[in-house]
Amino acid sequence: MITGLSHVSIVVASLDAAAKRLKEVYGLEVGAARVNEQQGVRLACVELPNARIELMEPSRPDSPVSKFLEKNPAGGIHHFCLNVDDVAATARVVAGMGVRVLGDGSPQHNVHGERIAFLHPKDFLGALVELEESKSKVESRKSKGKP
Ligand code: CMX
Repeated sequence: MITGLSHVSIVVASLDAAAKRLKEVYGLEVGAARVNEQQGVRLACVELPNARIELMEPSRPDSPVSKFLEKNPAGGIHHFCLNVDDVAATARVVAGMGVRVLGDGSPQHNVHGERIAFLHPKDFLGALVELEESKSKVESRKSKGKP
């Protein structure tokens, strides 16, 4: 089940330059940069009250986002991410309806260790979608007695 919007992710040529611009022009604070080795990205986020803006740059030459930068040298929106209560279950349900879940089937994790999956853009109106199982959101919902 989809429970909310987690973030919009923008691939940039330089994380540091992008963070400086967001701060100077928009007054947005970009958090500390971290590397997700599995995903091949160095990323940092702006935390907004209802969602995040994620900035990513390649962390290695063969990063999947290097391909994106080759096609879009100025950077751009790479994907948006929906929170779900259970990544594996959601992926299974949509796959059963013909949606292509990307990757080799092995579990993927974001930089916070939360389970994620990507859906083929052509199966979501042309946009690359990440599903993210937010541990804190799931726990908070359960603590309120919600299913
Ligand atoms: N926007 C639109 N289409 C895209 C796309 C994008 N950003 N990225 C890939 N595609 C398209 C490809 O062109 C391809 O289309 P066709 O099948 O029509 O040729 C299709 O999606 C599948 O792409 P692929 O590269 O063949 O598939 P892979 O399984 O090898 O990889 C993907 C797909 C998207 C997971 C990978 O390219 C990628 O971008 N990985 C990085 C994921 C990421 O952003 N991780 C961030 C984690 C952040 C954190 O730690 O918090």
